[in-house]
Amino acid sequence: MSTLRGRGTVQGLPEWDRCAVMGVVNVTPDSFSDGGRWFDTTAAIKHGLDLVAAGADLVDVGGESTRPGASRVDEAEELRRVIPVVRELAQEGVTVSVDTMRARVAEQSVAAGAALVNDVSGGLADPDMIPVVAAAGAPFVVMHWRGFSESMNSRAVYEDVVAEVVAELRTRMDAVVAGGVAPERIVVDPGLGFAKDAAHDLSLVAHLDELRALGRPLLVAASRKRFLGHVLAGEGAAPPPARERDAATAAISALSARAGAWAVRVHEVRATADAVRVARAVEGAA
Ligand code: PMM
Repeated sequence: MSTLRGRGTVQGLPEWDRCAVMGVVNVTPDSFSDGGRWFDTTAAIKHGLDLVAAGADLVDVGGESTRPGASRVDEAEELRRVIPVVRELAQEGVTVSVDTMRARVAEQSVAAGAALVNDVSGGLADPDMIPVVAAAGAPFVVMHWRGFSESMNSRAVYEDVVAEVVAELRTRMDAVVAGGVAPERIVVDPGLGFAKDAAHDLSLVAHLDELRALGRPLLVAASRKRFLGHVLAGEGAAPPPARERDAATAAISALSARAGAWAVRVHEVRATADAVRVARAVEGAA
């Protein structure tokens, strides 16, 4: 696959002239960063529209928490949470992404108007996911993943985190393409916080250029994650709560945009919308 020039485009999605902003709507009672706040369907739809008004280019709707240690929801419950929100936001003209590891949820979300399937397992959790995405012709986020939330902290073992994440993502991309998904529709994501400790996350952010060498647009999802809590608190101190990590998140958004990320996934959109515009202006002046 060829090396990426610019930030790249994803077949089937709009093009933006800067790093895109993906706003997060977690329709869950237990997400680590905003758990419970948008659990009700009406509140979730309103939140999605508010994110667009604040500058989100896409809205990522998820019904299953992936925080470390979280247990899984059943499929019927995930569908109940996600589908009405996806349908309504898509009807309002929003570019909707669905954050799911389940093929049935992806399939029904695309039928309800979702434009992008964001699977944190990169197609590993559900054997039907890749065939479903291929048949739907949907763009697909392939994230670096080593296992479900219950066990992922014990899998955070690397000799060279950047090289191993790149190699494992390349293997997943090959599998996804072999399964019939067009390479032009793939987005890659280092999966910050998934089977990674704070030092691993920082190394990946420092080496986004090596991830971009995979030749596909890059999504960076650092929003409110533990490594930012560690950075802000310093050695040995208690990290600030997730909702006090938005300024730090915006700093990562600016750095990611400047490093050529295609999109950043964030809970608080306004500061990141500014950050990506500043990064574009700096790029234009370079
Ligand atoms: N992180 C979370 C959820 N979905 N999707 C992608 N592509 N990349 C990520 O790193 C990612 C994700 C973590 O959960 P949150 O929504 O509570 O932040």
